[in-house]
Amino acid sequence: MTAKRGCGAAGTESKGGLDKDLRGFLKTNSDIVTVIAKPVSIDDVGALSAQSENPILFENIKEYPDFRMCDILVKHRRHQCRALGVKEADYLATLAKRLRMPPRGLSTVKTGPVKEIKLLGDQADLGKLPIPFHTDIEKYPYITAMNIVKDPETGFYNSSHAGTNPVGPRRGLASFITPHTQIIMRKYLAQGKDQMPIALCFGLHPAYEIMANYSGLHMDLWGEMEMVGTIMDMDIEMVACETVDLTVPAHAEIIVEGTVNLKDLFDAREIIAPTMYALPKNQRLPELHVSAITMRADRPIYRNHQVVPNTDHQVLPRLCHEAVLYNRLCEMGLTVHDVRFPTWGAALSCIIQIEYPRQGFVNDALMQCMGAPWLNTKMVVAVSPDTNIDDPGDVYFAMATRVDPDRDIFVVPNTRANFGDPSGLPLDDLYPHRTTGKIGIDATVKPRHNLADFERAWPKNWGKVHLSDYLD
Ligand SMILES: [Mn+2]
Repeated sequence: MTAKRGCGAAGTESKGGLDKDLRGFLKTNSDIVTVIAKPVSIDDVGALSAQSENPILFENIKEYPDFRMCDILVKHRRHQCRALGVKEADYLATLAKRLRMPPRGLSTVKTGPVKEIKLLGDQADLGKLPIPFHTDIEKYPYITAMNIVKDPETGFYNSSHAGTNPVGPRRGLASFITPHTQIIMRKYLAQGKDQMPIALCFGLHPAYEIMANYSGLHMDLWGEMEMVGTIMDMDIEMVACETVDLTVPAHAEIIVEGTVNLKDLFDAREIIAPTMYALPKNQRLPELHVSAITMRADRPIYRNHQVVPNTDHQVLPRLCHEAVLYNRLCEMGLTVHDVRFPTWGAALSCIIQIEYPRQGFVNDALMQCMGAPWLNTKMVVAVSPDTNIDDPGDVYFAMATRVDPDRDIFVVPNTRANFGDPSGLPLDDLYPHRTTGKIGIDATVKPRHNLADFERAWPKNWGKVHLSDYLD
């Protein structure tokens, strides 16, 4: 259970400056990093990463001795807060407040660690990078790096984590399903251009990744990259690309430079959605041509985001969503303890943990979330502060014991469905669009009940004696 606090007033102070880069972050936070020194095959990193609840660093990839690999940096709150350098209880309020602050912008530097090795032209072969397969059903490996594109009208740097399948040494098919990237591609086309510069950025401090996944009204004021320094409370150093008109984070581990062909689309097999299903199928995707790879000299750390099951993939794209919803709920005057798209919620469901002010508030709060701009709030559950939001069993318990289905559940029919939700009704001729209903569930303790009825019984000395102390 998180500590009670007022909305928008939680601490925004970082304890000293954050690290500039991923390797600094991993060193500073070595107490939570699982380091695997034994040799691991590239084919096993996904299955091994997905078994880890903590950040994991593979020091010895058999097939790629010149690289290291890491994953699972932000699966849990207790790790997400490290990205902002604040206490777990202050993390969400801090991110929510910083997202309401003006963009800090970017500073350009002449060079940086990511320029230590430069591979240009034919040397820039994606096959040199430890790009893993993510599932047993995909035909190609999958790049999950942060990518940067520049809005040709405003010059702002939009970023996302749209994935790319490498289909040749210097060619990839990119799943640009993010609406902003689509808008920016159309702007280049409207200017008569048939190529768009792009940079794939591997191995960044996790705050970059949290910000890169922002979606909301911002394109006329800033790009995600201009806000990274705002949420980190420090300046962000960018360095010019070798072959395209872009700057990239100077402290990244690896950068792939290239251009996107805006004229043609190509058949691609399914991508694994955050819902963990192979949806949408039969996509038509643009192609990416690689023109350069730059990286660090000292065993660069390839940041992977294993897509299934229950990994960063379900959580990372929704961390800014949580902060945006937190702000909305606070605007209602609610005391909000947490907003969570849990890793076990298939990226379709959201839990809000609030104090119950009076009748009527909870349904409005549920509707705020169910009506979110994104397609991730099909099921929203409101719980009280005594429900452990980190424990699926405890949330289920609240739904089982604090919900009168006759009064505490409502369904909204015929809303937009997530592309990755197989239960959604496909729209004829509008693939991959679907419709679905949405459900709001009030699993809070309510004043209409006898509060004493909700006091649970526990074993004598529960929480004081530990089984582990009695094992050999
Ligand atoms: Mn954007």
